Amino acid sequence: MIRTDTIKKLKKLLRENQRFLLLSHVNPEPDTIGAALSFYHYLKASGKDVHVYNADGVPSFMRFMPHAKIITTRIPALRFDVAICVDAGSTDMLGGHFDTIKKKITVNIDHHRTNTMYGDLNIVDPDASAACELMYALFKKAGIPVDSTVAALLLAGIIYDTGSFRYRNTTSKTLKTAAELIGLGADIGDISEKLYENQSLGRLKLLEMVLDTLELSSDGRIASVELTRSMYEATGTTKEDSEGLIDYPKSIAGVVVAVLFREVKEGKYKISLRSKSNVTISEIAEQFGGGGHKNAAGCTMEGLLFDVKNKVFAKIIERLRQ
Ligand SMILES: [Mn+2]
Repeated sequence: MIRTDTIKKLKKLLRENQRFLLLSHVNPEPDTIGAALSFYHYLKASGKDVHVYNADGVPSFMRFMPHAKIITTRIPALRFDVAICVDAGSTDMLGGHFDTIKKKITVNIDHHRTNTMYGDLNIVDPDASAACELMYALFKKAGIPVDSTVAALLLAGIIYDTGSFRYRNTTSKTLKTAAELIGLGADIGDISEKLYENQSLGRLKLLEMVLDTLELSSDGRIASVELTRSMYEATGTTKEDSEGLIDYPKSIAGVVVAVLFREVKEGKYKISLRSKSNVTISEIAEQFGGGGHKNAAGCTMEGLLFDVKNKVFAKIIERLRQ
């Protein structure tokens, strides 16, 4: 539920300011990009000076999204009136430059349960399946028009964060939102095809190599895979091609927690965690300085892969015993 006074504050802030910076999170997926670009679409049409930043840029599989081209990987050296952060639980998720940005007001629009409430205005709803679902509720309540372009951006984010309406974060509100977005002109078949049936051959080769590292715990409840930098070289892929690889170990019968250990640089690993059923894994990620959602979380760890794996597995086993 978005409070009425929050909407009032947002509308005032939109009325009284001219230069906006929209920020989306590192390792972007369609939810953060869709939420940022939908707001961009409205602000631009309102005659505002708007810039959209993503530290990593837009992965190729998301470049079909309307306005994706305008996203910059460098923050312009300007004074911003308002910084609007979307789908980021903390400012760390924005790429590490947040404090250096010149801005008067920070707006934090997000759906991570672990959100640190870093904004001057915080619009955070952990029950929203996607930032895009929250964004739609916000637009509706604030009287911001949603045309077919915005509807497509928002639906792409919702489709992605709910695994095409399969995950437990999918609520009746999610489906109502999706229904309304389709009614407003979003083409669900077209978006799904572009998101899921548009892979490079290299990405499939990468999947083959990653699956070759698959390990299963003796009770069959934990599955893990590894991704090393040399695999990117061998397949001509980049980090963006690792998106969604964790879904494969997670898809095994009996597995309740899946882990992907991705080498960032020598001795540094990004750990992605996914869980099925009612297993909450955000706390595991939090224990290692990360965060996320109940069934999807992540953290970064340093050390030898062997030690990193042991530490993570120990926490997962402890979690599964509870
Ligand atoms: Mn999200």
